Amino acid sequence: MKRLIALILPVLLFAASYFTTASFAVSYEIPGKDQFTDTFLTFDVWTGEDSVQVVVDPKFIPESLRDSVSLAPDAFRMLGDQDDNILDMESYNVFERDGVTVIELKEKYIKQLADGSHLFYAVFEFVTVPLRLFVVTQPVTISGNAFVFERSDDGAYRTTLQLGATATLYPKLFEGLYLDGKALSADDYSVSGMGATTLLILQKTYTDTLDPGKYSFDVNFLNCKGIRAELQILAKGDLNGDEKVNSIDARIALRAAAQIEQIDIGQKYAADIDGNGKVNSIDARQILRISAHLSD
Ligand SMILES: [Ca+2]
Ligand SMILES: [Ca+2]
Repeated sequence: MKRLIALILPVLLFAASYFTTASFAVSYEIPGKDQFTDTFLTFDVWTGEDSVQVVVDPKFIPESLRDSVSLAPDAFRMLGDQDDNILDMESYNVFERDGVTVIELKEKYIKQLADGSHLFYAVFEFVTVPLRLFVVTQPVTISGNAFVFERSDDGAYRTTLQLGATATLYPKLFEGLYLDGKALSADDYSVSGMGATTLLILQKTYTDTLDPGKYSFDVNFLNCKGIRAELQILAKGDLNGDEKVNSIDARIALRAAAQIEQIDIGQKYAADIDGNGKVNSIDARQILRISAHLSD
């Protein structure tokens, strides 16, 4: 075993430097959602039974290198885990399907793994392919944790989901977004991200259909349920979000115009009554007019 490791380590080291310099990334898709990239190919999510497979897609390798680097089963050498253990042949299969190499981890092996993300390295003759396996047998429910959507310049609202030790919110494990128990349509939002950070974007075409007010969305991941993401859409003129337009809002607009007070993009949009892209005293005056019902 020692000799084998001695033989393998240079390969792994070579592969490690290869990957850091080349920084390969693969794109994958959740049906109906945005494409996003990861530096790992991902096995099917393991939820408690059966084997899982990963397709070792040659697209993983930059096009210029595809001719010289083979990912065919006969170029496969071994499978290692994140602790540099080499898996025994009883734990997995490697075979070809539709001209592409497939690696299958057996149920017997996965059963010993704890819930979470596990990394593997498939060593081929000239390249090492990093693989990721998610084991999800006991989803956790999060409560009292709310993320906040913030308006961007393009009018979409974004929030970045990231949790600490309780659960990792990998975009790959994203399951759905709900408002009042109803799933949003795939056209209404997008999911992207990298590693354990998930970026959720509510499209402008969707948020434009919502009336000003506060909304609380539920976000579910396969491994984590009950995450909340809050959205507040401000009415024109309502800068402090108390659902009234009055002199307090006009004062915030004036202070923002004088750069005494910082306001966010959502507030800027609410403050810019004449829509000229700037917040100034003219807007403040119009906010006062709205509050006095002199203008709509
Ligand atoms: Ca207000
Ligand atoms: Ca303005």
